[in-house]
Amino acid sequence: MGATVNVSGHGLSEPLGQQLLGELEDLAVAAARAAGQFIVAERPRGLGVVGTKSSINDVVTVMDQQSENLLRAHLLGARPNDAILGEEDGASEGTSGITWVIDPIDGTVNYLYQIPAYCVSVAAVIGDAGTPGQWQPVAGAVCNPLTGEVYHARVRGGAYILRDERDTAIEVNPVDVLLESLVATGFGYRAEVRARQGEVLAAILPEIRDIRRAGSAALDLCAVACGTVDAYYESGLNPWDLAAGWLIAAEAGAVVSGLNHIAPGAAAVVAAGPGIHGSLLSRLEALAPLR
Ligand code: LIP
Repeated sequence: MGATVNVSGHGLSEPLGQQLLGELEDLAVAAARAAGQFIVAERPRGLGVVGTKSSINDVVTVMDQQSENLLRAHLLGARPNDAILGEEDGASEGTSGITWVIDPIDGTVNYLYQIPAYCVSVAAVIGDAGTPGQWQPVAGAVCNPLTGEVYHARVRGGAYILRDERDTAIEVNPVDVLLESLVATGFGYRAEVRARQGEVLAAILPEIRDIRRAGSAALDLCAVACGTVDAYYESGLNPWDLAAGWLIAAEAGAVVSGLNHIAPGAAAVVAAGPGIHGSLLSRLEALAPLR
């Protein structure tokens, strides 16, 4: 199920046809790759934490900031009338109706510990990216700079992995039994949220094949898209953690939703093949009071 594009009311200054979608996708790929190469090549020795956000564990490094600066310059250099919503510097206005939702390093804790599971996520969205349920991604890319792989998609264009300059179409696993499903998830930065997420995990664990915790929502959603896991769920995410991955998973055949008919967002994101999405969703909705 690809994301449906209802462009009415989104104040777009140009028609959102396949040509524009293709240009946005190519720009997302180029920008994500440039920032990906930068965070690997320029990682300073003894990289440290320069600040924290929602808790002492929600860390920021100088490279998160510099990668975001690079992404903003790259995207606005090509499309100066677009808006941007970034993890480090927040929102900047635009007039085109397109907003770039960017995560300069998704999996920052992995980056800090040099665990090879972090990425750069870049998505073009329509609607109000600051309001849950009022926006949707239309083109996007997730670059894993250590493998050099770039996952990318545009609406109704399918999902692909770019590896060694060759594009390969990707699709979700056709699994239809939750007990035989490998599920990825993640945990927030605030202790009370983690405690509740731990309770949900404890309840789900006996009902699935196993759990994987990679540490990057964007890479987890791309793992659903290419079938290295069968499903992913997490609560407490920001738009920049899930924007590009949402579209890539959806264009690879996943059902991507929130809970209780709400769009994917901070409350929850649940992504899985159509064979198991319903059963995973109803379990999570039943456990939702635990959240
Ligand atoms: C991370 C997400 C991850 C989640 C972490 C954090 P960040 O984003 O990608 O899924 O479990 O708590 O939100 O902070 O590395 O951009």
